[in-house]
Amino acid sequence: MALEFPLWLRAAHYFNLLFLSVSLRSGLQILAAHPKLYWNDHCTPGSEWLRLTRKRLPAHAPWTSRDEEEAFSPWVALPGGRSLGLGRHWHFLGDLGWLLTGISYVVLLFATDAWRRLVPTSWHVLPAAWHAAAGYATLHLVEAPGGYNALQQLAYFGVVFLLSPLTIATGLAMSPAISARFPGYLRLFHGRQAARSVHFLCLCAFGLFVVVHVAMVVLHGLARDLALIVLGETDHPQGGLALAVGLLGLALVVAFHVVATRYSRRRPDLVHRRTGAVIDLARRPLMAVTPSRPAYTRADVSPYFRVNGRPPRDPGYQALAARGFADYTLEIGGRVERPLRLSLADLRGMPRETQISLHCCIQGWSAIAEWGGVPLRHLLELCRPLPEARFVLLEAFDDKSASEPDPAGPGRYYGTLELALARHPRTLLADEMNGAPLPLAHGAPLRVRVETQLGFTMVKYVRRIALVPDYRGIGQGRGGWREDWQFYDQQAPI
Ligand SMILES: Nc1nc2c(c(=O)[nH]1)N[C@H]1C(S)=C(S)[C@@H](COP(=O)(O)O)O[C@H]1N2
Ligand SMILES: [Mo]
Repeated sequence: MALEFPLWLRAAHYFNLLFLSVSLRSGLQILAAHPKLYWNDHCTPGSEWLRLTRKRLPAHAPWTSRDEEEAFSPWVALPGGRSLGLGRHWHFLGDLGWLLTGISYVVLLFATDAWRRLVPTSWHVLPAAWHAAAGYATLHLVEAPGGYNALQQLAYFGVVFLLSPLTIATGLAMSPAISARFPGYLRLFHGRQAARSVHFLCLCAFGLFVVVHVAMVVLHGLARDLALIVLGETDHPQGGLALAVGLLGLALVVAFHVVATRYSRRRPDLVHRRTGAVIDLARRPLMAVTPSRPAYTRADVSPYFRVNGRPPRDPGYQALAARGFADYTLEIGGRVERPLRLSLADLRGMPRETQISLHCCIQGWSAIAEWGGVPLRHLLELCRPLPEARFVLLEAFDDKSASEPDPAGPGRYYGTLELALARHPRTLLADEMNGAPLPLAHGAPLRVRVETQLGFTMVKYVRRIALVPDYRGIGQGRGGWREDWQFYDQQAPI
């Protein structure tokens, strides 16, 4: 029987090429945001096993994780530069497409008898694969008329049934919502950074597979193999047509990348909004996830906790800090029945919680600390939000264009939390870190903790809280300072 490929299989192959290439390039974009890989969840500086940056961190000046970010070329990364927010959108979009393609492919594989070609049914495949490998090693092509040779079968089987599930599983493990809800799942991979490292190694494995696959196709006969994957059969040699259709298909994928890259760089706002609408369908359910009991103990607390966001330069803030925040008052207003003004002493007299958690920065690093403070929901009960209030707006003291040497945009840091998230018992307004008053670098006098979300949602240096019906009229209208200027997302469970 000649080797024949049904239409669905050829279509799946093509969509795989499109989506996988999007995911690979945008994956590199995400890596650029923190171009270091670790096996430990503390990400202790210097403990990385892989570093894709030449930047050295100053030994005697304060630095932040934003200073470690790299800009990869748009020839490599999608969309290139320092565009983590858009890179994530392309990555999630590529992943969704790849996942749907993969699911349809596997279902059809088993609904027809095409699986027989892919799934080894006898252990003989191992010696046969060894034999084939020995053949290739001595530069002999190993043909298997009417099917795949054993090495080819093992490689395809491995990519579909081992590498792909591992890639998906390690990708999911990096979602703070999933790891806060199912800490046991994260432990399966020996933590978030090991999952992140393995996820990167999966990217390398896919890259290696693509290179070897293409090389083999060329060696075995480009014209014949193209006819197979483009037209489905080789019985009627139509090499010219197959080549033309194959090249056109390839050109369309390249064109997609060129347009996606350019459009993302010219109109980041539009691309962010359009791709976000699709991603939200998959992300929205994760917003309702609440963390399970804390999974860490004091022994897990990180020796060093990175900083992102320098302390405010605002003279008013500096004056408050100089007096240990004795004159600080937290204002809670907006759409509430009862506006509040609270001192730190007032807050210390309220019901308190402490929790030890894994902090996940959107850039990729993590660290563990114990946080103590007042559950935000207690303050919400006191101020009584009006029915139209839907978000908690958190305004900070730091004007980023004054506090950062290389700000992504102007204006004061702020963020918004959906009311349901703000009301969760483990959402804190923290004034303590590891049993001591909150250090200046980590957000004194008050910072937010929301353990199912990425780090940027946890506003430090909180100046004022307001309940608002909507965030579209605030700043650039995307829900927060990093959303406005770095195209991060108001919903940050992944
Ligand atoms: N006011 C303010 N809050 C902020 C930021 C900031 O720049 N300014 N950065 C955010 C980001 S991106 C992260 S990862 C965490 C970092 O918290 P840490 O500095 O305590 O590690 O704070 C978040 N809160
Ligand atoms: Mo972050």
